Amino acid sequence: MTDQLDTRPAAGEKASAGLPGEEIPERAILVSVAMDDGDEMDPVSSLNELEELLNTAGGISFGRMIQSRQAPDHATCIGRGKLAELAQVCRSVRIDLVVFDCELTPSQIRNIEDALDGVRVIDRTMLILDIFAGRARSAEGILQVAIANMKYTLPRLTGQGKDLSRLGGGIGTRGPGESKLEIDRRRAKEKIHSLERELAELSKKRKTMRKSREKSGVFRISLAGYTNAGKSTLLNALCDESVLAEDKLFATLDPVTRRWKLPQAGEVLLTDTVGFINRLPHHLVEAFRSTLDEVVYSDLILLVLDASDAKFLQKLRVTESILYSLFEKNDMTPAPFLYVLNKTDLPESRFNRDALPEGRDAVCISASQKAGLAELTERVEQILSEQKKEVAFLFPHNEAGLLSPLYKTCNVKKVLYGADGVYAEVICDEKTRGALAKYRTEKRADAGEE
Ligand SMILES: Nc1nc2c(ncn2[C@@H]2O[C@H](COP(=O)(O)OP(=O)(O)OP(=O)(O)O)[C@@H](O)[C@H]2O)c(=O)[nH]1
Ligand SMILES: [Mg+2]
Repeated sequence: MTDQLDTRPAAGEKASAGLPGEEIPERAILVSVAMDDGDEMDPVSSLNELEELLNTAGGISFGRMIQSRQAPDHATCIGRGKLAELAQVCRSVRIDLVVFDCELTPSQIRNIEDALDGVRVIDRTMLILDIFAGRARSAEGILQVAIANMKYTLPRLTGQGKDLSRLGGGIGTRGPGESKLEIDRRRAKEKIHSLERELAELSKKRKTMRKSREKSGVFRISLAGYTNAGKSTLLNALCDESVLAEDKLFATLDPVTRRWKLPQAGEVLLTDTVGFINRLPHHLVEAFRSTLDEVVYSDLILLVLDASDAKFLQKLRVTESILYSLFEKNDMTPAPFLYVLNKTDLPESRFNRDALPEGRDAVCISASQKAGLAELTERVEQILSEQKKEVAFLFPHNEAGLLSPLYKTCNVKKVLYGADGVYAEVICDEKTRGALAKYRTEKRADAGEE
C-alpha cells in the first residue's frame, strides 16, 4: 500500500458548520501505521471502524493518513516527513484532534503534540475509553471504566511537565478519571486502589448472584458478538423487553439478564453483554473481567453476527478469539456456540449467509423484523436438551426408589435423607430432567459444597 493523505471531507463533515446553539463537533484526522502484524483487519477497515468510534464519541473525521512502515517510529509513531505533512494540514485548517489507530506511548504523544503545535493527540484505546466513560450506567460499569481510564491515562499525562488544564474537555478527556488527574500521582494511585477495592466488592456480589443462579439449575444463555451486531435487539425480540439498542458502537456496557421462556425447556436466563471490537483495549478487558465472565459461565453462547457487514469474517474471527481467550483466562472449557446470523433482511447479507467456516452451527434471523426466531428457539432447545445439567430432586420417602436407577444413568453428586424426603443433587440429561420434573426442587444452600 502506498502512503497517503486523504483529506476528503467525511460524510458528516457539513455538520461542522454547526447550527446556531448547536455544539460544534470536534474535527479530527485519523492516522494509521500499516504494518504486516497479523492483525485480523486491514488498515482501511480498521480506520473505518476508528471513524465510527469517533462519530460515536461525537467527533467527525476531516481526513485520514496511512503510512506503511515495518514498525512504528520509536519517538513519533509515524515518520518525520509524515509528521511534517500532518502539521501542515493542522496549520491550514481547524483540526481539534488527531487520533492514532494504535497504542501510543506517553512520550510519543508528547512528541507528536509538540510537532503539531499542541493539537490534541489520542490513540484508539483512549477513544474507546472515552466512549465507555460516556456510556457506563451501573455502579459497577462506572467503576470499571474509571479504573481502566485512570490506569491508562495516568502514565500518559503525568510527568509531562506541562499544564494539565488543557484537559478541560473534548474527546479522550472525559470520564471519571480526569478530575483526579489534576492531583498528584500518589493520590491518584491510592484512588485506583480504592476503586479497585470497591469493584472487588461488587464483583463478589456478582459472583454470589451467579452461584445462586447456577444452583437454581436454570440454563444460562449469553449473547456475545461484535458491537452493533444486534444483540440487544435480539434480547428485546426474544424477551419482549426494551433494552437500549441503537446504531452506535457500545450501546450496551452493563450486562442485562432477562428471563426467556422456551416452549420445551421452560424458563432460561438470557444475558446481553458489552460488544467486542478489534483490539479491545487490554485495560478494558481486565477492568470488565467480572462482567465479561457472565459470558464464560453460560451453558450456551449465541454468537451474534451482522450478516450484512462487509467485514463479516474478520469480525467473526475477532469475536471468537476474544471469547476463547476469556475461557482460557478462566481455565474453562468453552460452552457450545450457536452462530446467529442477524440482519438477514438486508440484501447485503446474501454474501455471507454461506460464508461461515465449516463446523459452525448457524441460524439466519432478523432480530429487528423478528424473522427466524422460531428456528432459533428450536435450535436452542435442541442444544440445551443435549446438555447435562446439575439439578436437585426431592423424592418423598415412599418414592425413594426412583433414586436407584439414577446411579446408573446419571452422576449422583449428593444425597441427603431428611424428614421431608430424599434430597438428591444429580447431573442428568434433559430426558431425565423432564421425566422427573415434578420432583425438581431448589438446590439447598445448606447441602454443602462438593
Ligand atoms: N436491518 C436490521 N437492523 C438491525 C437488526 N437487528 C439490529 N439492527 C440494528 O442494528 C443496530 C445495532 O443494534 P443493537 O441491538 O444495539 O446492537 P448490539 O449488538 O446490542 O450493539 P452494542 O450494544 O453496541 O454491542 C441498531 O440500529 C438496530 O436497529 C436486523 O435484524 N436488521
Ligand atoms: Mg447492545
